[in-house]
Amino acid sequence: MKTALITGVTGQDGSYLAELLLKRGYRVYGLNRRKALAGMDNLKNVLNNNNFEMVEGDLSEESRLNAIIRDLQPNEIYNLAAQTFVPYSWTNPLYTCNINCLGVLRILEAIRIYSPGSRFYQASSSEIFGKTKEKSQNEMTYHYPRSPYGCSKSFGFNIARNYRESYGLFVCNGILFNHESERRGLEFVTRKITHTLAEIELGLSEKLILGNLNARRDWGYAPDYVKAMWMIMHHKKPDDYIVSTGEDHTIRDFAELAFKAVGIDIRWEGEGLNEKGLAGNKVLVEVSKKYYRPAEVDILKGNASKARKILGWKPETTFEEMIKRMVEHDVDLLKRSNGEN
Ligand code: NAP
Ligand code: F7E
Repeated sequence: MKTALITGVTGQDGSYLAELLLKRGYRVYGLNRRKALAGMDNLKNVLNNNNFEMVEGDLSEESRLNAIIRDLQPNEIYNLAAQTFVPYSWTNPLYTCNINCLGVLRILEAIRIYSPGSRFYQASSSEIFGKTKEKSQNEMTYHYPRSPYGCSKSFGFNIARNYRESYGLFVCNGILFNHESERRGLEFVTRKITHTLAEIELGLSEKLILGNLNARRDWGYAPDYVKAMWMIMHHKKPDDYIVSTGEDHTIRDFAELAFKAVGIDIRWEGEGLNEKGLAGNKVLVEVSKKYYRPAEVDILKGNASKARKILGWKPETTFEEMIKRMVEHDVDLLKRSNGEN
């Protein structure tokens, strides 16, 4: 039986990947750090599976990572754990780099010394491109990160590639553009929109307060993207791949489609800080500087033609379908927690 270790298993991607690997007959070990409250919602489909096991550990703890990798000798290691929230990386840059830079290196060293036969996947990010001049970004696009998070992911990418080239290890980077789902953390803009919208719909919130509405992102659906991770790890040659839809949309587009999904047309008025989304006479959406970033990534759009051609991967879920699923899920979730279902 094939074995896989997933770091970041409690997160959005880790939980979908655990489900995918269990379906494909793997024994899956999920790295989990101690939390005051359990926070295992994303894992409800896998926790009772006999082929799933949690292992205690943290990307900051080298000796523990060494022991886990030495003892398990996993066929595949997916490093999805990270400090993932871009704004938090300005307030906690050293912590972000400890986990997102040194954390990657700790695992690579453990593989090199104790388990050189393990295949390794590093969760890289489109944030490495930041203030790009390219209309769409591919594997060769110059890195110009705009946040400590982006810088940390650039290091992670480069050190992973360097271990492949220096030691001949089977090491791959997936450079994934934004991908969202019903399991997305509540602070990221897409889920913040769908969850607050559900609150407004049920009368639990009055309005949605956002930052920069004009940033453009290439948003895909997380379950489609974890399939790409597996395909990257199963190509005969280890390599780096962009994973994206090739479409970009503004935050404003996302919000408008989300409101439409529950039958509300937002009418935007004014510009910049005076923007308000109106339904009838009620203000629904406001812009606050509080959510502006010290340095913004204005636009990202990926060119995934290498993954399409070499791996045969392509996104399956449209932007509209994804938004509809997220909105319906959040309305249903809040109705249930409100005792309405
Ligand atoms: P996520 O939902 O925020 O999950 C992050 C995971 O990392 C959680 O399981 C978290 O555990 C774990 N983690 C954080 N710090 C840790 C530490 N010190 N030791 C061990 N585990 C730790 O992230 P995601 O959206 O699934 O993203 C997965 C990976 O892809 C990340 O590396 C992210 O940077 C990268 N990425 C994401 C996107 C995207 O759009 N989603 C795009 C490109 C790249 P807790 O539950 O304990 O917090
Ligand atoms: O912001 C703007 C904000 O926090 C997207 C992570 O998964 O994807 C994610 O990083 C955009 C930015 O994601 C709000 O200024 C406006 O331009 O949803 P986000 P992100 O920063 O793109 C990359 C690929 C990763 O690797 C990361 O781990 O939306 N925005 N108003 C807002 N953003 C937030 N969070 N909240 C707002 O109210």
